[in-house]
Amino acid sequence: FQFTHAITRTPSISITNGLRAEDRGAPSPDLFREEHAAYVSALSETGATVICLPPLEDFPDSVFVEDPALILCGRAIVLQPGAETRRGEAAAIRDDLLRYTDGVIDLNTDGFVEGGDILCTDHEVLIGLSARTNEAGVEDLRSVVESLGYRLRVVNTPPEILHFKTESSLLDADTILATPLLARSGCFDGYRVIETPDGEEAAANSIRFNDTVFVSKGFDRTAEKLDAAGYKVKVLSTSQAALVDGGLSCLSLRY
Ligand code: CIR
Repeated sequence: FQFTHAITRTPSISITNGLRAEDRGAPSPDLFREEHAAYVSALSETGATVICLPPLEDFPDSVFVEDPALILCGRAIVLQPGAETRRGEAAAIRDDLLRYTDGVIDLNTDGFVEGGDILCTDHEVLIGLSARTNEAGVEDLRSVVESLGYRLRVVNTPPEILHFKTESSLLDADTILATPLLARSGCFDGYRVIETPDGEEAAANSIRFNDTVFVSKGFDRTAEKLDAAGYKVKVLSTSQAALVDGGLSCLSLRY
């Protein structure tokens, strides 16, 4: 959770066509850009260099840069998104990864893996099988992750959850914030888990970035619980990302 860099991407106007499980109205590109700019500033204020890539109109969901890649030990692994409309995002971000990281590794697979399903702790990588990440993809990722010195632990994401990290995030070396649903599935054995209060499940998609835990606006009880547990909490608006099933973690690649 200590990072020197983050890569983000300005939302495209086409974000109005972003994928969502339930249509609660299209996000406003202008308001999304405002919220995104505040997110970029907040990450920068922790002392990190935050790169903001230009929008990609051909890929409505490309603001969610976390999904087409994973950066481990400074190396970028180009993944294979499971959502058909998002597959091209991997090739589209590759040159930027070459430029801003210590090197690119292409995941060679017939399967699928999205970064939203990957939670990295200090010593292991937890990966949740989901509608976007399948066993073939995970097995092909295993050797890459192990070659970088990490253990890969495969867990199941309950079917009603989009991505593993939609409902979980790392708070420190051995603490995870998760929804009761995900916590009860047993995937965090060995970690201390802080559960989101009832009705605040979406707050589980938070990020610990350097000294701060960023939490989405509107989840006061989660923010208070984290504050009481000793974390420095900062609240950010993610109203427009939420309309297309996104949250704080999806908006950056942190390394
Ligand atoms: C999608 O369905 O792919 C986007 N609308 C949301 C992606 C959110 N990404 C994430 O949780 N890592």
